[in-house]
Amino acid sequence: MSKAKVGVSMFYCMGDSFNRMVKRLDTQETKHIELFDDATHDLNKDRIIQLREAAKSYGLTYSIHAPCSDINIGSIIKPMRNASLKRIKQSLINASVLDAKMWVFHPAQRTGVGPFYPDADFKAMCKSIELLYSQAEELGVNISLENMPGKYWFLMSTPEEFRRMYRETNLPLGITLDLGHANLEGQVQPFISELADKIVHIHASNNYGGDDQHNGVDDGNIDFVAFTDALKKIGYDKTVIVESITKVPQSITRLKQLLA
Ligand SMILES: [Mn+2]
Repeated sequence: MSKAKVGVSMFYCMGDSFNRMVKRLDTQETKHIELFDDATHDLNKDRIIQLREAAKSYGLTYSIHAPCSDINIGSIIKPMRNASLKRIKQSLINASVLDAKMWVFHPAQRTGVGPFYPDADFKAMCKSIELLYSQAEELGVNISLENMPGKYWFLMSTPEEFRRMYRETNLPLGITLDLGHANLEGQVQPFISELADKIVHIHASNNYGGDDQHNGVDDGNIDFVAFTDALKKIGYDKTVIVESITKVPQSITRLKQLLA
């Protein structure tokens, strides 16, 4: 029986230079690496060459987290939405060149004017999703949409919102289940029981339900024993990415034990 694989996001070393991050790639407890294509680690031609060489030398596979800082694919301000789409489309191309196994992107974020235009952000987001989905198909890249915390003004914090997105786009788009985000909304169990067949990628970190702390997996109130049991029950055989910023090696080891 195939089982879930554990990977790691380089998110935890975004405070380091890009070159230092690359030097760390062969010291991880796993060969599956999620690159964070944002801020000072955003990808370009030279960096992609470096990363392709690292993959070859160390036997790595990649997934890519799309840029998300100041990105809003559901902005109701058209030039801002277009700028967001332009930037993240480049990331989709980067994922294709790096032969990434998955490309993860964030949904829309609400703004203060949103309530005057009910649903405009949700509809704009769905249009952006349709566009990205067709571009991804052309490039041959697997993509998935991440659940976000509603308390930080994001859409897509509940299974119900995902079902609505499926009704409006009619696309077989996968979900990246971010456990930390789901925990802030009390939605870990609902996502697993209601949308198990849509979950194609997982971000694992822990928190105490108040802030998205990105703690190690044993440092918070998410029960990882129950969670990994649930994953085994649904036959999840894809990747679980440790997206913690503390206790990263310990979290990888722990998850490997729990999923074994
Ligand atoms: Mn995440």
